[in-house]
Order: sequence, then C-alpha cells, then structure tokens
Amino acid sequence: MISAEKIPNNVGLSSNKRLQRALEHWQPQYIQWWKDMGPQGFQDYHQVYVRTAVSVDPSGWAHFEYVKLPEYRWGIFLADPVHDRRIGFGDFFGQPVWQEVPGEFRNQLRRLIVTQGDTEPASVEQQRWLGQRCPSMYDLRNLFQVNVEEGRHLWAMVYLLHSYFGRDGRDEAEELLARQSGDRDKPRILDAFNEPIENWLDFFMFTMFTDRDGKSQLLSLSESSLDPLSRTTRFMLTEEAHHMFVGETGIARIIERTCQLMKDTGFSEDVRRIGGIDLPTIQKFINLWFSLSLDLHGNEISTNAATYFANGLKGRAQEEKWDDHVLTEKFYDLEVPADGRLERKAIPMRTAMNEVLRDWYVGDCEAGVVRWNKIFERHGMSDRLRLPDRKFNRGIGMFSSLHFDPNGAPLSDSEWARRKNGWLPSPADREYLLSIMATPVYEPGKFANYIAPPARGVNRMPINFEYVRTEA
Ligand code: BYC
Repeated sequence: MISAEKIPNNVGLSSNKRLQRALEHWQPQYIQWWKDMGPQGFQDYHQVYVRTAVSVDPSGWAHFEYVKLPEYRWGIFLADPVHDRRIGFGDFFGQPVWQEVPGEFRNQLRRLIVTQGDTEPASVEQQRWLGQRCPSMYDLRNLFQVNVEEGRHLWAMVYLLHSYFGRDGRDEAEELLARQSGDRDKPRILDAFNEPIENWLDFFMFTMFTDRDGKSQLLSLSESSLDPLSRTTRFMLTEEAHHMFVGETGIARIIERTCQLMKDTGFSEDVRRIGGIDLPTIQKFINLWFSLSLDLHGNEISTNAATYFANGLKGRAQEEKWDDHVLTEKFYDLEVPADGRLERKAIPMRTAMNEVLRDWYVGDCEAGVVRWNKIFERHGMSDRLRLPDRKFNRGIGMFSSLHFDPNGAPLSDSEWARRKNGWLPSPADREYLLSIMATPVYEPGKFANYIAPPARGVNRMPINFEYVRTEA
C-alpha cells in the first residue's frame, strides 16, 4: 500500500490519487528490482545505519536509524519554491517559470529526465557486488547510503514522469527498471554507466568523478524553466555532495595509507609487495574515470545542447553568475581536429554548451586533485597525481576517433595499442586489486591494509561503531 508514512514526501502524496495509483503499480516493481539488482548478499539479514530524508529542512537530514535495505523509506522531495521565480536564460529569459510541461517541449524534457533517471539505478547495479569486498564496516555503510540515495534519485525522476508525462511517463518509468547496466541487449543509456565497478578503487573514483558529473548536470537542471524539475534536482544536490565526499575521502585514505607504507619501508619496497595500492595504479584509475566522466557531458558541438539552452530547459551551473543569459552573439573558442592537426575555431556559444559545462566540471575535479596532492606535501613527498588531458581516452565527441597520451600529444593507433596499459588499468592491475579485496573486512573498527581509517565516524558515532548489524 502507498502511504505518506512509508513514503516521506512534501508533494502532497496523500491527497494525490493519480500519483498514488501510478506509484502503487511501480513501487512493487522497484522493490523487486532492488532485491535482484541492488546490494547482493545484504538484503535479508542485515540492518544498516543509514540516514533517511524525512523533510527538506536541514534537520530533515539528521534522521539516522538501522534499516533493512529493502525497507528503506524512499521519499519524494522538492526543494522549497522560490517566490516569483523567472526563467534565467535562453529565449524565454525573464518570463515566469513553468509549473506544467509545455506541449512543444515535452519530448525534450522527457528525454532529459529519462537520461538523468537512467543513471541512478545503473549506478546501484554497477556497485552491487562491492559489499562482498569491502575494506571496512564504515565503508560498507557508506556504500549502502550512496545506493539507497541513488534509489531515491530514481524515485525523484519517476515522480516527474508520473506527474507530468501521463501514459508515456509511466512507460518510461518501467523502462528505467528494465534496462540494465552492461546488458548486451538493453544497456543503460550513457556509456560510463555500463562500465563494471568491480573493486573499491573503481567505486571511490566513480563517486569522485562520475558523481561529480551528477553534480554538474544537476546544477544545470536546477536552473530549468520547468520548476518541478528545478526543485527536484536542487534537493538531489544535497545528497550528491555526500557521494562525492565518500569518493574524495576514500581516495584520500588510500593515498594516505600508500604514503605510510612507502615511508615505513624507507621507499625501498614495491608497495604491492606489502599489500598496498601503488601510486601508478591510482593514477591509472584517475585517468579512466575522469575520461569516462568527461564523455558524460556529450559532444563538444551539440544542437541538442543549444536547443535545451534556447528553451530554458537546461542551463549553466549558477546561471546568475554569468553576465549574458541569452548568448545569441557569443562564441566559444574550441580546439578542433582538422587535417591531422588541432586548430582553434569559434563555435556559436549555444552549440558549445556541453563544453561550457565540461569546463566547469574540469575545474571542480582539479580542485579535488589539488586537495589529494596536499597529502603528499604533508608527508614531505614529491609525488603528485594529476588529471589527464581532456582529449585522452575519449569515447564521445570529436576526439573519440583519435588517440592522445595523458599530456594531450597525438598518438597513432599502434602506439596507443602498445602503450595504453601504461595509462589505463590493465587486466593485471585489476587482478591485483581483486586479490587484496578478496577477503571483506566486517569487523567494526578494522580496516583493510590498503586504506587508512577515516578522520571520524558517521553522525558523531565512533569509527568502530557497528554500522552494519547482522541479524541472528
Ligand atoms: N554515452 O548532442 P549530444 C548522475 C549521445 S550523472 C552514450 O552531444 P546531448 C549520476 C546522445 O544521447 C548525470 N551516448 O547529446 C552520477 C545523443 O544520442 P542520440 C546524468 C551519449 O544530448 C553517478 C548523441 O550522443 N545526467 O547523475 O547534448 C551516480 C548526440 O550527443 C553520451 C544527465 O546526463 C554518452 N556519454 O548530451 C548516479 C543529464 N553522450 O539521441 C547518477 C541529462 C552523448 O543522437 N542528460 N550521447 O541517439 C543530458 O543533458 C544529455 O543527454 C547529455 C548528452 C549531456 C548526457
């Protein structure tokens, strides 16, 4: 039964019969999907110390309790409305925002919402085996927190589909549970969400870099002329921040441990021989997940992006900080391949909108890498990690048919084939990581040898708190 008590919400669910009926049909399918495709081995006999959003004010987040994962209360929340909100960019600049979907933009909006919605269950599917290889109970709990919140983000998009897109919306909501990450016949829509996440280095890089694309895209959608989309995504951003925290601090703790291991051995040992994760491997995983996540911003030159901007559907992060919100006269200076060389070309700004968002994203990632490099400084070490050039290992856009090294120097096909395992995780790297993660660490307060403990526990609980309880 659908009830407001089981589904915390601020969208008037108890008086909205249409939404109740749609959810009554969809929710059992969702739970079945969660059991089949969600965290494997942790559905029936485990209680997890998670937070549940019970309202949109800051205290609404402070609600922590032990929950059996399939019984998590996935809620539906919109950020508070902004009085007299106006469209902030594009051809309708200055007009009141829309509370309903205009017929002429229905397809474009549905496509954006479906694409966003598709990533959420995809990430849960990608991460479903990680619990069995976890480095600690603290990390296990964080993984599940991320998973249930991605589930909630799916609910957020399904709420929009059910409420504003009628029959098509209901069909799309079902399709969101039918596609599967990595499936040959029915894969997820965007490529990065079909990549395997088989070890915790993948997971932390994913939450650092791919969730940061989530932040980038959600910031853009939160500028939308469709007010319910703007309000939904604004609230989702609060959850996204925690996911990036998990990724950034997860890698920081691995770097910290690697530095300790290197120092303990007087820099004489291969860190792998003492069970750690060596810096070249960490760099390879940065190269992989950063490049995959760059692809998530779409083609450099995109008429879709121009149309979204023109119609006010999807803007730039913090649109109010820009001075021109219409952009019919502006150009973007883009590096494009031409006759085997790269040259600069002026592209109409609206069609370069994916690249503008990518610039914001690269800057945000760079700041994270600078924070990681401070760990080496603190240890008095000269090693540094870095982001590869944005042309490196691209699968989408105008560099996808070409090859570049991490410095952005062009490579022939054969050079690339010969050298790519030096820059991207090789089968041997993956095998090594699986070997050190083969035995999960479930004892409270204990951590795998390759990762340092966190600075503090969750919700002021001690680090050795029993974050995941097994029922007798
Ligand atoms: N993979 O004109 P273009 C998150 C397709 S992450 C495969 O450049 P557009 C999260 C494109 O679909 C954020 N295909 O496309 C993170 C189109 O195909 P068709 C998710 C791709 O529309 C962690 C064709 O190429 N949110 O929340 O400007 C955990 C032409 O491309 C890809 C959103 O993405 C790709 N990477 O840009 C959980 C926001 N890129 O129709 C969650 C909504 C492009 O010609 N989505 N294509 O067959 C969008 O805004 C846009 O769809 C995109 C693509 C920016 C993704």
